[in-house]
Amino acid sequence: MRHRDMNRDWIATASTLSQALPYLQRYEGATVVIKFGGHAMIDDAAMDGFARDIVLMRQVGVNPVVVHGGGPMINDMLKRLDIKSEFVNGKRVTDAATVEVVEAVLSGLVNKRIVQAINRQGGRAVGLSGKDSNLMTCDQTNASLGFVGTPTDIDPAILRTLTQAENIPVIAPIGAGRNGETFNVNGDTAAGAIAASLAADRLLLLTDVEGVKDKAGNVLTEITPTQIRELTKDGTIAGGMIPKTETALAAIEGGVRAVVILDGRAPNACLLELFTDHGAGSLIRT
Ligand code: X2W
Repeated sequence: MRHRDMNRDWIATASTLSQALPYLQRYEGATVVIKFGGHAMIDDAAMDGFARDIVLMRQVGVNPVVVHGGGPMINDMLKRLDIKSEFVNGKRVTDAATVEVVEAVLSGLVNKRIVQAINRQGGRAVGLSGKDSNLMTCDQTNASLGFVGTPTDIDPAILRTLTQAENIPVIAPIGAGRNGETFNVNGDTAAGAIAASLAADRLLLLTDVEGVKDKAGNVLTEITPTQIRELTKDGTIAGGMIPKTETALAAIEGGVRAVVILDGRAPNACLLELFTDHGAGSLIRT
């Protein structure tokens, strides 16, 4: 239905679209890898909002590639199955029984939920894991963590095939071992490795914090790898932020142009970052 009463909201909508033009032009044809963490999937509304942003990106000529997590969903299923689980330095100790649950939850439940949400918004998402088309081969990270993998070989050919056909790849962070093992990979690590293999223009790490903060607790809107190293050394960057900033530094070293750590719970976080002057979260680049 058309609303002819030109109140301010509609004028603002048109103005926002107009202001987005230089950004739409800049990102046309760009590859943007988005890590969608389990903590950012707080409810169906958050899932649908994320899906809509991804479909809009695709609609304006961006090549979005989604890599997801799902730690809280794995925890729920392990609890239902009465399997105990612990984390060491942010990685889940993964025995043979646990890795079966991790693969079932990530490649099955979580992956298909995201695929369906994107497709319901009019996109064409294809779900896959690191096992498909040799996308992500891993070595064991450390014997004490069991079936936790570190990506050593990424073959992004399938991602290019899918994006060229305007499909949206949605990737579960499960890796294939050289001896037939299944490896559980931290979602951030997988997203960083995949973004590097694509020499992505942007890696967006959607989390449940506003970004990287300085000593006074203010979000740093732009920060260099050197500043990150300094803030890590003096303890300002600590705890759960460390794996994120480590992923960001590795991704930039691997050829990603810039990484943004942003709050995935905020409405339209991806659009705010890519298509407005305001941006969102902390932009990391050299
Ligand atoms: C993670 C994989 C899922 C993940 C896990 O088992 O929880 C390892 O810890 P979020 O939602 O992004 O935290 N893997 C090795 O990374 O999920």
